[in-house]
This record gives sequence, C-alpha cells and structure tokens, in this order.
Amino acid sequence: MSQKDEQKYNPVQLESKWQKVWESKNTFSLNLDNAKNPFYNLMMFPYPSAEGLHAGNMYAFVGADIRARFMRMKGYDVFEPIGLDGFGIHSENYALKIGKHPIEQAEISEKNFYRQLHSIGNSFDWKHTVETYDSNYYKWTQWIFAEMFKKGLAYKKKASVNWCPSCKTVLADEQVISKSKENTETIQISVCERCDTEVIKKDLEQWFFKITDYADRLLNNAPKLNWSEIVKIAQINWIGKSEGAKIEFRIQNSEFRIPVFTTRPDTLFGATFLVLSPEHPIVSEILDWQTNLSIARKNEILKYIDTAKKKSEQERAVVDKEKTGVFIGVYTINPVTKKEIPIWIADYVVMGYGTGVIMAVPAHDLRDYDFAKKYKLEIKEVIKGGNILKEAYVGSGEIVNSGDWDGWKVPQNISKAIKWIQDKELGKKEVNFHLRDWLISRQRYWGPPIPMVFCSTCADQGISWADLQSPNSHREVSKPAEWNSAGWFPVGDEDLPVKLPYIENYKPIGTGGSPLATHPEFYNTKCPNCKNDAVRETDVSDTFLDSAWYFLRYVSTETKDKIFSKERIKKWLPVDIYIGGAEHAVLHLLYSRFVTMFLYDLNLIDFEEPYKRFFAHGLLIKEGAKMSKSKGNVITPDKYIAKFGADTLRCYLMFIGQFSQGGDFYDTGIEGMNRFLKRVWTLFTSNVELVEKESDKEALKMLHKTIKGVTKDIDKFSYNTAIAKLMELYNFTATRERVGIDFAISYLKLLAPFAPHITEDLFQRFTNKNNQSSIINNQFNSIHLSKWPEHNPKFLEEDEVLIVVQVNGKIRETLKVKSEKSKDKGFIEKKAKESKKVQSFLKGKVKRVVYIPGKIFNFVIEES
Ligand code: ANZ
Ligand code: ZN
Repeated sequence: MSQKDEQKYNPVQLESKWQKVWESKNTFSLNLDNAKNPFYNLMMFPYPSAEGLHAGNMYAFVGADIRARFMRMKGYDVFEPIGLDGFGIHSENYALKIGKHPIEQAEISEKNFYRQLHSIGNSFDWKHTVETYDSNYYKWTQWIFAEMFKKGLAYKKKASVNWCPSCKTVLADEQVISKSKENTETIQISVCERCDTEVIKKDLEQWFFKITDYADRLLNNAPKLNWSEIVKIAQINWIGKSEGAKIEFRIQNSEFRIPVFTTRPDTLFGATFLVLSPEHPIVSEILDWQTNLSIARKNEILKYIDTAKKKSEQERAVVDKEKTGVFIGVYTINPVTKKEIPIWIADYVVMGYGTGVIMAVPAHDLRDYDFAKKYKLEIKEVIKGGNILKEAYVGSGEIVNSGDWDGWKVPQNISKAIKWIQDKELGKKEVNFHLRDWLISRQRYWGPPIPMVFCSTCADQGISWADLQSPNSHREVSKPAEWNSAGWFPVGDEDLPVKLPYIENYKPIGTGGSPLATHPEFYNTKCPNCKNDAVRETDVSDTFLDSAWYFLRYVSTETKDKIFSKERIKKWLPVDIYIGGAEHAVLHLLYSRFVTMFLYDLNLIDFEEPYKRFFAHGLLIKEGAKMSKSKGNVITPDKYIAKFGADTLRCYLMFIGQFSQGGDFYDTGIEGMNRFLKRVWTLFTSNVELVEKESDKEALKMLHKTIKGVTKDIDKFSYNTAIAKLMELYNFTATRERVGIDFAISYLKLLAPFAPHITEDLFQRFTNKNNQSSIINNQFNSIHLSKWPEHNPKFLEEDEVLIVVQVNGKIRETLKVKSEKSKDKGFIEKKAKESKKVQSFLKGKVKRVVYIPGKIFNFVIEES
C-alpha cells in the first residue's frame, strides 16, 4: 500500500479488518462467571422474517449498542448478546412464500442475518447466541409448557377464537388489530397483525395459559417499573382492572339466576332491561324452557346469534356502531325496583368479559341508550346532571329516583351502593380484568410441539395427571369448569425435547388441525401412565412463548441439563437495560413478565420482574413515510454499508432524531454524515500535527465541555445532540495546526460508541507505533475497552467573571475580573472602592461587607 492509499478513508476495508480482530481477540466476549461489575445490556430479540435485517432493526440495535459501549468504557463488564427468534408464523409464511422448507430456510436466514449483524459493528458476544428453533433451546420452552400444566396453569378448552383464514391459524387477542375497512373511514374491522387479512371467529379446542391468575401481580408491579411511561400505561390498560359488583337477576317462575357484572351498581334502579351475549350458554336453555315461542321467532333468534358469532369482538364493541338485537321473549325482575324488565340478546355484549350479560342502564350508558332508542325501551334517569331526552348522561352527579339512595353523590358513593347491595344479599363486590387467558396453541408447523400426550384409556377412567401426584407436589388451581384434564399427561423431562420432525407437507391445512396431525409416526405414542396407545398433541406453541424467556438462556447457553444455571442468573439478572420498540408493550413485555413470575414461583430465580429498566426507542421512517414492503421503501442496511461503511450509517441513524422519537431517513442526509467521518479521518491522519500534550487553554476548555456534554447526552439517550457536539468539536479542531495526542485520543473515545471502526483504527495508530505487530503479539488494547474520558471542571471555568457590586442591596456597579482573582475578597473590595460610582454611594460608615464569590459584593452601610 502506498503512503497515499494509506491515508485514504476506506471504510469497507477498515471495518471488516477490525471486526475480525475484535472477534479473534474476544474483545466483546466475557467470562460470564468472573465478571466483577456485570451490566446486562439487552436488545429485543429479532425475528428474521425473510430478507433479513432492515434498517429499523439496525436503528434499534445501534442505539442499544451505543449504550453498551458507553457502559463498558465506564468500567462495566457489559454483556450484549444476540440471537434469533426464528420459529413462528413470520418465518414460516416467508418460507411458504418462496417455496422453501422452513428448516432449510432457517439455515439460510440465520447465515444471512448473522452476517448482517456482524457488519453493523455491534459489540455482540457471539459466544452466547440463542436460536429458538434449536432443539437445545426449545427443549426448555417445552419444559416451561409442561411445568405450566403441572401447576394447573395450562388448560384446554373449546373457545370461540380468532381465526386468520390466510395464515390458517388461531391468533391471540393481542395479535388481532383494528383497521378501517378499505374505502371507509368509520367501519372498523379486525385484521391479522401479520398479514392484514380480516379475522373471523371459529369454535376450536385450544390450549390456554392462565395468565389471568397473575393479573393482579402484573398490575401491582407495573407502577414500580423503571420503564418508558407510555409502555407502562399501555400494560396497565391492557390488564384493565375494573371494580364493581356482581348482581343477581332472576327469571320469575324459574330456576334461572343470571349474574351480571357492572362497574356502575349505583345505577341499578335505572336498569330497565338485560342484555345477553349471543354466545351465552343460557340462551339455548331459555329457548328450550320457553315453550310458547313460535318457530319463526325462534329461527329469527337463532339466525341473529349465528350472524353475531361471525363478527369479531372488536367490531362488536365499537360504541357508535348501529345497534342490533332480538328480544328473547322472557322477563326478569330488577332486584331493587321489583319491576319486570325484558331480556334481549345483542352482539355488543361479548361473552369473554364479565359474565357475558349486562344490566342495561340506557339513561347513563351510550350503547344502552342507542339500543333503547332503537327498540323503544324504557329510559329512566337515576343520576342528575344531563338531559336524557337528548342523550345518555355519563357524568357524575346526585342519585335520583332510587329510593334510599336518593341524594347520594356519585362516583364518591359507589362503594356505599355496593355495601347496600351486599347487605341486602342482592350481589357482591367484584373485580374484573380485561386481560384474557393466553391462547397458546397454533395449528401450524414451525414451532415447538406442545409436549402433551392424551390417553383415551386413562381419560375413560377419569385419571388425570394430578391424581397421580403426591398431594403436596402440585398446586390446585381454579380450573375453568369445562376443562377436564383426565387423560392428559405432560411429556416427562427425560423425554424432552419432543423434536419437530421434518415433514414435506408442512403447509397449514386450514381445517383447524395442525400439519403434524396428518403424521401418525409423529403423534402415535404410549401413555406415560398406563402404557397403552396414546397420541401426542399436534399443535405447536405460540412464538411469544419462545421469546418470553430467551434473556434467561443467553447467560447460560452452555448449560445442558437444566433450563439455566442459577448462579449465572444470580450474577446477571434482572436485565439492567432493555431496549426495544414500544409496539411490544402488551405482547412480548407482558408475556415475558408473566413467565418470569412463574419461574420465580418455581423458586428458580429470585426476582419477579425481568427488566430493571425498559427504554422504548422511536420509529425509523423513510422520507416522510412509514417503511413497508408494499410501498417498496424498506431500507436494507447492506447497500449503505457497502457504499459508506457501517460507521457512517450508524452515526446517521442516530443523528436524525432523538432516539426515543425516531427519525426520518434521507439518502442525501447519509452523504453528509459520510463527509463528516471522512473529514475526521483526514484531520487525524494528515491535517493536524499531533504533539505530546495539549496545553492550549481554549482547546482544553472546548474538549472538556464536549466530554461533559456528550457524557450527559449518552446517559439520557440523546444521541443526536451528542453527535452534534462532536461535530462542533471537530470544527474547532479543524481550525488548529496542532493538538495534543491526549486531546485527539479523548476525541476518538467520545466518538467510539457511535463509530467504533474508524475510531479503533485511528486510536491504534496513535497508541501503537506498529499496531499490526502488537495485535499479533496479543497486546491489543482496544479503544472500546479503554476508559471513558472524564471532564475536569477546572477547564470549564470562565476566564472572566462579572461581579455585581451593591450598596445596601441596590446594584451600583458591575466589575469584570479574572476568574482566578474572583476568589480574593480583599481584591474585589479594593476594586469596588476604586469605582467612582460606588464611591458616590458609600456615604455612611461601612458596617460590614457580604461577598458571594464570583457573583455579588454588597456593602452594608449606616444610612445617614
Ligand atoms: C351497568 C352500567 C351503567 C354500566 C352505566 C356502565 C355504565 P369496564 O369499565 O370495561 O369494566 N359490560 C359488562 N360486561 C360486558 C360484556 N360482556 N360485554 C359488553 N359490555 C359489558 O366496563 C364495565 C361495564 O361494561 C359494565 O358496567 C357493563 O355496563 C358493561 F351507566 O353496567 B355497566
Ligand atoms: Zn393411559
């Protein structure tokens, strides 16, 4: 290489060189057992959909990496792991699209993804990667499932579930999102989060995790978390605790008792009808019992129920949607007014919440009001304050038309109403959560087979796994009434993993069954109890289970016989900082908190909350638009890295906005950042002369001001302003002919978290005369393991300060003095007395003087 080439900034060459050095020297791999000052810096688990890493992933990862590098230079043993959340519908859909078997595609994706992840220059510990489709990993995912079952937290039930006709699988509520119907603004439909297809309802047998058993704990811990506020609020709302009462309604001359959940028991006197959810099991019982209904009426009711069932809950719940319903032909008694009120069926009441029935209070509930208007039902005001002839009144006020309760103010007295109801034995206080149990089974191929076996012989005899355990070895829980666990057995630890077999016809079959259900060689097995023929569960588990515990495995990838090493977990967890997108607020973050609490309950870990701190980064957009495949504006980092280098791309991504707010990516912008790094390169390789030590005061002041500012900025994730400060310092440096080597090195250190390659290269040039050989000799001292610069306040002091001179508290003069002189009280007093202006006010005797150093000098004199 000629001298001239040597001086040219060639990021592609330079970056791959340093990446190789770092990896071969284990610069960022830790001995996880020996770390003295552990800091677990975690970024959200990427799922390689397909094409690989896109700039949005890179945005998140670089932002997280800067934090990691900063903490490392501040003296922490930073663990920054990476892996792939490669199981799941996302990857499988891609494999389907391009016609490659998911197993083969996974191998290709993994290679590509890891190549890309190397190229961005993050300080990953490549010795501790986790891939969810690795049987060494999913063995333990299955183990968690089995443990959930053993603790009574996994159950199977027939449920009306969300079904995506395109993905041909069920979806959890969290995976269904609302969207406006095409060409309309107002009609909301529910679509699959992954493919945008409209979701329908299907009745299927599914596995659930009883996350609702943990609702209170998940909620109570939430306010204490050091998390981005929006994410915390989203979780609290999703769990959705509602306090109210359960009130019983009776149907005259019958055995029917209908419990109703309401958050407004104070409006009970205004309940003028009852509304059943179309799916409510009592509907068919009432229809059977009621003999005087005409066939035509009955058919009308059945038809209504059928139509309603096809709609999604979200769609039905929309407040200002046109109301529909049918009268079921019977009446119930309002327990306080003792009046007969009709029972209706309407789809705005959903089965999955409360008791699936409501007492309608049209005067004070928007939906009930619309319904009552449409079907000409009684509207009775019980809270004063509105005009119920015009609209429902939902505000606060005084109770009226309600017997004993008249004059009570609500909401203040709602609890008094509950007590009253309780004393009269009409109902009781009740708490409800919006959180539903976690629908965990998927009728797909690409996931961990659910490790359960069903034996019909044992089932026929009513034998369940729990019956065979010693009484204290498992926890008895409140099971849903319809769940009969007889015949179901978890696969024993010694038989895990249940390997996902390679099958040709892995495509979803769409019948509600899983592809594995067509493979007897997979599902035929023996009963763990009676040894007769039995069958395996053929559904796989939801991807969100895979990613609910990966951060526990990262620290323990070598562990074979246990889910993880307790010692490692003790040393490294909970995670010190977790960085990721706010869009995971209710899905992944809630599930991983739940699984962590569960493992805590198993006494495997000693903390309930997995992440000490969660930081939500913003979204990256492209030239004003959201990146999406259909728009064809998805940025893949590869071409930018090839052209400008990773350092340029990293700095640019971090420069275009506050990390918490996101940024807008412009091709023209990245060129500007590239010019900046080129200039830094040229400055330090040829334009500025390096001298032994920086002694210029102005330069030192600039440097220390920058150290102080950049340190503060990185600490609060204000990366864009940190880079701006480094640009400013560059501009200053560029005007100088020489700077001290200590100055130059500090500059590089400040830039190192953002641009790790170029800074490493320049640092090695400065610190080693012959860095090549020193690397070979293993004396490699990476800039990234060097000490973060600290600012010295001494250099920041202003050279001159202004001191206000007062006489009896009134300002009479300002003095400009050298800052080192400002400490000298006598000197200031002398100076002040020399001032003609001051002299003209110093008429009386000076009683005393007060001096606030560097600021105010006050003469207190006797007033004449
Ligand atoms: C009477 C009432 C009067 C109500 C009033 C509201 C206002 P949150 O806060 O979300 O818990 N509700 C109960 N179960 C329902 C179901 N399965 N489907 C649809 N709506 C249901 O809401 C609780 C309120 O939502 C309950 O209180 C009930 O209506 C309705 F002035 O009861 B309320
Ligand atoms: Zn059996």
